[in-house]
Amino acid sequence: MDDNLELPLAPVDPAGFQIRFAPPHQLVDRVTPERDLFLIAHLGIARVDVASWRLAIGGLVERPRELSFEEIRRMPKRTVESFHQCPGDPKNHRDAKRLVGNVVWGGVDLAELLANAGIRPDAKYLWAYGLDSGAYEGLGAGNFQKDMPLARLSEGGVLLAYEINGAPLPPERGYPLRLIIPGYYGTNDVKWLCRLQLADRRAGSVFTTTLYNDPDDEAPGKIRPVWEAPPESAIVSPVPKSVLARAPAEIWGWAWGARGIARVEVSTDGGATWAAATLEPRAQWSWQRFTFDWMPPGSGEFLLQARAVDSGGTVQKPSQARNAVHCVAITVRE
Ligand SMILES: Nc1nc2c(c(=O)[nH]1)N[C@H]1C(S)=C(S)[C@@H](COP(=O)(O)O)O[C@H]1N2
Ligand SMILES: [Mo]
Repeated sequence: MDDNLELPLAPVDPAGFQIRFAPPHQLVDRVTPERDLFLIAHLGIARVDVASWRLAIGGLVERPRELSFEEIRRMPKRTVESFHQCPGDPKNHRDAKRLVGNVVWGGVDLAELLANAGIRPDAKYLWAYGLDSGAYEGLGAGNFQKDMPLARLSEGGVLLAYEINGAPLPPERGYPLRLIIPGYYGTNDVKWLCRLQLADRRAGSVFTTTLYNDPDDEAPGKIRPVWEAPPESAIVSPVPKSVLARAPAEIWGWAWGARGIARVEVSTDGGATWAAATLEPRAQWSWQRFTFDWMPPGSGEFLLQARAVDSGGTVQKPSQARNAVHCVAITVRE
C-alpha cells in the first residue's frame, strides 16, 4: 500500500474548477431537487465509460478485488437521507459559504462491501480515489483523493452511491459511483470513484494535507481534517432584504450537523436575546426544519439570526467559522 499506485484517469470536460449553487432562501424543499443542489468539482467533470469502468479494492484487505458496475448493482440497495454540504474555502476556515442541501442517496453499503473483502486489523483509514485529475489553484493533483477513519463505519450509513433522489447520478455528481459519508462535509464524498485503498495512516494528497485541514480550536498548534460537520442552521424565510407588514410572521429554516441538532434558537434583535424555536426530529442524517412565530414589536430594520446546538451540546459559532450564524436583514413597515 503506497501513494504510487497506477491509477486510471478519465477525460475531464469541462476541465478546471466548477461551481454552482442556490442561496439559502431558495432551499424550500425538504429533499433538495438536484437542480437546486450546489455543485463543486475542483479539477473538472470526469466523463466515465461505464462498460470499462471498475472499482478496485486493495491495500490492507484480505481479498483485493475489482468490481464492475453490474456487480455493484446486484448487491442489496440501501438508501440514506443526509444533509450534504461543501465546507467552503479549502484554506479559510473563518468563512461561511452555506452551500448545502438535503439528499436521499441510493447505493451499496461500504461496510458490507469491505467486510466481504476482509478488513485487516492494521487498517485504520480508507483512501478513496476519483478518476478526475488536473490542477487546483496551481497545485498539481493526480487523481482526486480523500480519506476517512475506518472507525466511522461503525456508525453506519456510509454508501457507495449510484443514485441521487431516486435518479441515476448525473455525470457532474460522480457517475457511475461516488462515496457518501453522512455527517461528514461533502468534500469527503469522492465522485467518479475508481479505487478504495485501506491503509494504516492518512492519505498524502494535496486534498488531504495542504487543503481541507483547519486549525484545531481545542488543541492549539494542531490541525483537524474537515470531516464531521459541526452544528449549523440557515434561515429560508423571510428572504434577505424583504419588507414585511407588521403582522405575525413565521421565521423558518433548516438545521443540521454530524451529531444531530437538539435545539435551535432564534434572535430577532441582532443577537441580544435568543428564544427557542420549534424543531422537528431528524431522520437518519437529514437536516431538521425549525420554525419560530414572531410578532414584530414595531416598524424598522431587524436582524434575524438562528443558531443550532447539537446533541453533544456544541453551539453553532457566532462568526468567523465555516458554520458561522446566518444573519438575515429585513424591514418591517406599519
Ligand atoms: N472526484 C472528486 N470528488 C469530489 C470533488 C472533486 O473535485 N473531485 N469535490 C468534493 C467537494 S469539495 C464537494 S463539496 C463535493 C460536492 O459534491 P456535489 O457537487 O455533488 O454537491 O464533492 C466532493 N467530491
Ligand atoms: Mo467543497
